[in-house]
Amino acid sequence: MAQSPNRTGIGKSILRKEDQRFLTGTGIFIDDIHFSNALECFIVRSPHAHATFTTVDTSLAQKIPGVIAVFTGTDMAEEEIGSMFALWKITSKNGAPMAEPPRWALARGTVRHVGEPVAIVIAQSFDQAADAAEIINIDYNVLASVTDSVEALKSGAPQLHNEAANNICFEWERGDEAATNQAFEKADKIIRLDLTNNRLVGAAIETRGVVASIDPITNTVVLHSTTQVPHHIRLCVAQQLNIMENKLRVISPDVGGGFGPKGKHYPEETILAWAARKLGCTVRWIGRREESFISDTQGRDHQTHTELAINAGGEFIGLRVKTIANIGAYISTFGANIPSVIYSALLSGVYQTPAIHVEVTGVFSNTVPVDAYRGAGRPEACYVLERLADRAAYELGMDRVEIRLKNMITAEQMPYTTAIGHTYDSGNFPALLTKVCVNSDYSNFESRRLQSQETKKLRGIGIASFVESSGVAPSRMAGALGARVATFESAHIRVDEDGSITAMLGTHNHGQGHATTFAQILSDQLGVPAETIEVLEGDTAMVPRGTGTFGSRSIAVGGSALHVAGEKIIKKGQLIAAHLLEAAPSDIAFLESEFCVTGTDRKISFNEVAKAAYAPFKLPLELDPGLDENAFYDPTNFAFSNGAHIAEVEVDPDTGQVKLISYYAVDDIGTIINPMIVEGQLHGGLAQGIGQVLMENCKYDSGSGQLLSGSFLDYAVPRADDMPVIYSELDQTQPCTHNPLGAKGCGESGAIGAPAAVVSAVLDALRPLGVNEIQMPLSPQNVWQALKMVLPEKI
Ligand code: MCN
Repeated sequence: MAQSPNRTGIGKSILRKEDQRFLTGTGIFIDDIHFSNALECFIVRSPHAHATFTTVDTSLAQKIPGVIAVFTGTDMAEEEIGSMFALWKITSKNGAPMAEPPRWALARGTVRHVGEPVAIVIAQSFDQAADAAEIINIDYNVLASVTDSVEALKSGAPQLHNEAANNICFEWERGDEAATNQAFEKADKIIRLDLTNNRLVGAAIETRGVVASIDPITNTVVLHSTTQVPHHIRLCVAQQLNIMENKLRVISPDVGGGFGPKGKHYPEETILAWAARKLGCTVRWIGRREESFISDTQGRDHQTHTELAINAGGEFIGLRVKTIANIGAYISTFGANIPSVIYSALLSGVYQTPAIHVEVTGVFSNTVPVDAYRGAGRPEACYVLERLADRAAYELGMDRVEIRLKNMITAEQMPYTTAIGHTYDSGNFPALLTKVCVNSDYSNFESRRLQSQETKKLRGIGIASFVESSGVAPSRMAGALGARVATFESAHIRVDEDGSITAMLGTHNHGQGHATTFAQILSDQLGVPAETIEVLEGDTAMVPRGTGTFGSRSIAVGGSALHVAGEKIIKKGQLIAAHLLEAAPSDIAFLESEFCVTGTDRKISFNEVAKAAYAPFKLPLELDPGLDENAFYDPTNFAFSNGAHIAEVEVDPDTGQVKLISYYAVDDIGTIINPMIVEGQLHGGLAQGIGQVLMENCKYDSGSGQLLSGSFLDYAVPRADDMPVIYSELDQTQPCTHNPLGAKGCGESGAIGAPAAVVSAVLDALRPLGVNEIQMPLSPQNVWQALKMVLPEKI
């Protein structure tokens, strides 16, 4: 798409409209909203990883002054409140549906992870509710627990659900096993790796919160929730409570970061909506940080064995991947499809590997449910492929860039259907890798390595090339693979009589800058300044249908819906203008906010047309009044963003400390709406990718199932001084070919490339000393221990 000459249109780095509010402390987050007479809800959570119970004695708690009600799973069961349910069903290779044991919003007789909600206390103040919660007596019978997915599969492991023999949720398979076996038979070399993709928490700055109230006029439940997906929450909660969707309004106000975990349906949303209906009161729960660690979905947690078959020329001829994915105690909203459908589909990555076979076993364990975390399946796929590419180069004595370029899908081959299923529409993977090598001065790296040696530091350079399926998701493709919800997006544009424009979308803004970028799309299309366009999201009463924000889908899917609605506005405007200008509609052109009769100087402004639209007495009978249009957009394919990243590190051999010296990224995200926002998104994603690779690790005690990293004292997230200088470049030469904007998503790119690039760099630094493998996170302790293994006498 051509860049706009418009000052605030597509391609302009205009400042974020929303930042004025955020930077002046006038954002409206859930805890800022005053709900009169709101009661406070305290959630009693399981202190055990695995236990049964028969009684929850609430008699003393009920007597605490200020306590209004205490509810347990039994109360919800008596009212036949349904189980939580996943929005995607996976079918195992033997044709059986995934094991889908019930997950009750309040536990019924068994708890399966520390933090599982068991009871709630509703009181006039938080302190009263917390005091009462302390004296609830639950006769737990503690059972053996298992938190590690490999251990959970072993015979004799504690069993979580009757419905899931051997703790197996699903055994998924994809690809051509016979062709892959043949490739391995022909291989000159086989590379084998065992990889751990460490478990992460979301760590958004704002914790989750839910407030449920009853609108007395319509008797509607109004559910304020810090969610990325208001329409999914309406669907799920309405079904569970057995109420009509139009009796539930979900509002998600300003949200302080989502990162995936806020895109899921949680027990608290159901519990509070149910309690508010039961009591006819407003009920409020704002999660505390310690609750966040044990109740927000967690990410990644893969154990993978992988094998790459290579021929003598260094060509990848076959790939086998066997992944054990930890699902957690229950299947979360998208907990089953991310480690299977989404992850496996990207295991060709940027390479031409002709035969691929993937098996993924989803395993229940006594841990918090696992679901999407920034990148969701794509960082895991990139990590497998890039680690293999590095290892193959090492074993064949080839340069790491050379082996990648040899195997990459080229721009000339697009559209390209991979051996595992996706059809990439566009992208020039070799060009991006070549560019990032030039930008990072890859070819002169060895001189920098020598310089570092002078200060007794080990220097390394690492590479990651990747492609990601952004713009999630084409509904038909998703439906064929088990999705239980469609994944279209909707946009509604209302032009008022004075020409002012309001755009309402089903996506959600929790830090991405949508109020600015969606306005830029319309500014470009309608020729009006972006500042004058209001963008509204996050309220199911305002936007009747939508999917929400995850999978870097907002611009590619929501932005496209907006563009289509904009086209409808122009079309209707042309009919009105044709009538007012006494011309044929086909002679009316729309140019920079004016409707003109082609070949003449007769024209009428957008604002005049808007005014006429609401004066039907000026319009012919066949034209309905109004300038108000709605569009649904369901893409035909994913938008395949891609990138090439290079990280340079220095390792201190005495302490194991890894210092990131520089990070170079070249990303193709198609048409760029706002380069400055995109840059910010890349930096944010990189911070999370760098966090995963260097320090973040969600760790459970294998004996008790307690979360050991349950606070920010134990779980390290990166701070400003952990970040390197980032040199990023955006390539717009390969627009997405199937959406009207040509845009691909950018929100997750950094989190996808960084883990692989940084591990590659650290191994490059350590390899001269004999360290060939290391698992994430590359904390000083892990790096130091890896060095100690090879150099016991020196360290
Ligand atoms: N953009 C653009 N041009 C493009 C692509 C995107 O200008 N070609 C802009 C968009 O207009 C939008 C932003 O970049 O303002 C991100 O767009 P997109 O890639 O479509 O991603 P989403 O808006 O759908 O955001 C989701 C994505 C994901 S999946 C996670 S997780 C994530 C993220 O983005 N969580 C975030 N970025 C985050 N940023 C913040 N501040 N907080 C989070 O929780």
